[in-house]
Order: sequence, then structure tokens, then C-alpha cells
Amino acid sequence: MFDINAIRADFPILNQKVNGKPLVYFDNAATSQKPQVVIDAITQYYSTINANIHRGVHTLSQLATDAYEASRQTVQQHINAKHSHEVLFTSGTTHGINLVASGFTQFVKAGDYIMVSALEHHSNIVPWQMLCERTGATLQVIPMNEKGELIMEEFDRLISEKTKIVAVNHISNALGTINPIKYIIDRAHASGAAVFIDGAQAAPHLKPDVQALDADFYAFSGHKTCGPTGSGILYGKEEWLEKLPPYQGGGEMIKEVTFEKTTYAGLPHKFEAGTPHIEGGIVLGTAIDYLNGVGFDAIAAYEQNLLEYGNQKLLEIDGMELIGTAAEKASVISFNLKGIHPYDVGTLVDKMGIAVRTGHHCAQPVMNAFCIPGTIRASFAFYNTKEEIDALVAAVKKAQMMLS
Ligand code: 7TS
Repeated sequence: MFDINAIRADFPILNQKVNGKPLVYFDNAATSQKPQVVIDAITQYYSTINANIHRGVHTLSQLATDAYEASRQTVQQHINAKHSHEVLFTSGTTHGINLVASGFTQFVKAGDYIMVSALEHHSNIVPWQMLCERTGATLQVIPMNEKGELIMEEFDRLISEKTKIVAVNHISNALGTINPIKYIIDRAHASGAAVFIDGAQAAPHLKPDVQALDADFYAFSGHKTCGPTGSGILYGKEEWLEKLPPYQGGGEMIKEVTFEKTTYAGLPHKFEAGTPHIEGGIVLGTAIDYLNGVGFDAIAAYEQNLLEYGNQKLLEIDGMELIGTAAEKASVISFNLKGIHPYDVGTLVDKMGIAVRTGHHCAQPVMNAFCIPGTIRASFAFYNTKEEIDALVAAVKKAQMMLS
């Protein structure tokens, strides 16, 4: 375990009042807060080495390039990728999914299947639907049970040699379910399908080992992992990245351009057209170093403790309905109060300084499966406390009184 007061002191934003009340930030699944080292690293970059990368002979350009490539190596080590050129900088998870779904056009034909799960965020549904529309393939969906767990027997039944790629999240954003991705990857590989893991909600809570998982692709967003907005990572196995076509054309992704024909640069540059989010890429490395300094084992243990406490305390409220009660869960609690619209609760608790997300959480199919318009979602990070959960419970009770 770690010193929670020291951790909280790393996050300047937490030390303020919102609507006259101490801020309780429970919208971490939407975006995480940033520690001072990350905020400082942004200023440091622009104050000392700002230059375009991979193209200047001048010193600043080389320093910026070195910092960018050092960050790529930080990420490579963090996720245990075999090669640093398997680590692509993106603008976030959505970008990574679109890059792969677009590239898969040439590997998919009418009659094939693309598989997603009932628990996906819209960004891990829509690009695959678009792929189906382009190719005539059909979308298959791994269903879930009433606890919000994927039904593996159905997955086993659905998958076939016609399934070209299985795209699932590691952790669900709407319910917090941790999915059995190792099982899914191994079973999909046995029938010849590639696997894309949407790690947007996992990367803030755990250290993915892409080689141990044997994932073909693994994507996450910098802004959910204490890093800058607009930064992200797409890991792809070398053999897949070699096979996939470039996603965007432009500067820095070419070997040679003539009007007759262009040849492309090697990995990772083939997928990094144009001037990237240089500071974002560099500072994402700072964020990952920070999280590793705190320690993912400590983070997981602490957050599980918050989850248990939150479940227990929220269930003491009359009319409480927890949505998503999977056996394996990350620190996300989605809930509703009987007879009250989630939006009304969210609005009232905000007046009491508490930030939660309400609505469908960009996972409308999940809400449809539970026949609800949305939920109130409290998503905890390692810098949250039990006292903050107490404040949430008190605020929800107060909102309930005002609304009933
Ligand atoms: N996949 C999952 C599982 C997500 O939770 C999100 C964002 C995305 C993909 C997209 O990430 P982006 O960084 O490219 O936008 N999820 C949420 C959320 O739960 N609340 O706000 C954003």
C-alpha cells in the first residue's frame, strides 16, 4: 500500500472546491487527472526542446526526437512488446481502432464475420460496423449475462474460421467487468482469427503484457492513464503491422515519393504520417513512469479496496440498483436509484462537488440490454479515498430525498 496523502499531493486539481464543496472526482473512466510531474513535463518540453521530430539536423530537433523515441521505449517495456517499432503513437484508443479496422478491409470479404462483444464502447463497435459495410462481412456479438459478464460458451459457439478478427475490451467502461481476454485470444487464434484488445479502461489499472497475452493489437489512451489528451498507443504485432496498409498518407511515412509511385517507410513510421502530438507522446512516457513508480500492484490492491467499500456503502441506500455485478471487476460502479432518472442524480451531486458521469457512457447496447436509459457511474482511481465515497453516499441520499 502507499501513502494516500502523498499521492493526492501529486495531483494539484484535487485540492480545490467545486460549487463551494471539496472536489470529489469520480469520473476517472472518462479521463484521469494529471500529476504535477506530467504537468511539469509539458512545460519543460515547450520551454527547452520544442522542435519538429525525425527531420531536423539541428540539435533541438534531435533532442525532441530522442525524447519521443525514448518514450516509445518506455511504453515498449511497460507493455512488454518485443520491438519498439510495434508501438505506434496515436491520438487515443479511437484512432488505434480505426487504424486497424480500416486496414483490415483488404483481409475481409463478403461472408466473413467480425466479432465484438455486448460490452463494447461505441468506438469499438462503429469502426467494425463500417468495416462490415465496406466488405459485406457480418458483425457477430458475444452476449453477456445479467451480471454483465461475457458468456464464453456463446463465444465458443459463435467463433469459426470465417471470423477474421475479434475486437473486445479488456475492461468495460460502463460496468467495470474485467473480460477473460487470455481465453478469448487463445480460442480466437485456434480458429485463425486475429484479436484486437481495447485496453482504454485497463491501462489505468494494470500493466498489460502483450506477449504473455499474445494479443495481435492492444490500444489505449494517454489521457486515461494520467497522460495528456490527444496521446495514445496502438501496439501491433510486427507481422500484422507489416501486412496492414498505411492508414493516412503524408510526410514522414514514406521512403520515396514520385508522381508515379510512393514507397512507404518501415515501422513504426509507416503509421505515423504528419507531425505527431510530440509533447503528448513524450509526456505519456512520463505518465507511465509515474504510474510504475506508484506501482500497479499497489494501485490494484488499493482500488479493489475502494470498490468493495463503495459497493457495500452504496448498497445501504434504499432503492439502490447496481448495474454490473461481475465477479471480476475494476473500480467502476454503475448504479441507479429506483424511480429516479440518472441525469437528475448526477446534476444534484455535482452541486455538492461530486463529479460522476451519467447517461449511456457511449455504450448504448449495454444500456439496452439492461432496459435502462443510462446509469450513474462512479469510477475510482488510486488517488480517491473512502472518505470521498462517504461523501458520494451522503450526496446520493440527499439527492434521493430531494427527488422523491
Ligand atoms: N474504449 C473504451 C473501453 C473506452 O472506455 C473509451 C472511452 C474509448 C474506447 C474511447 O477512448 P478515446 O480516448 O479514444 O475517446 N471511454 C469513455 C468513458 O467511459 N467516458 O468517457 C469516455
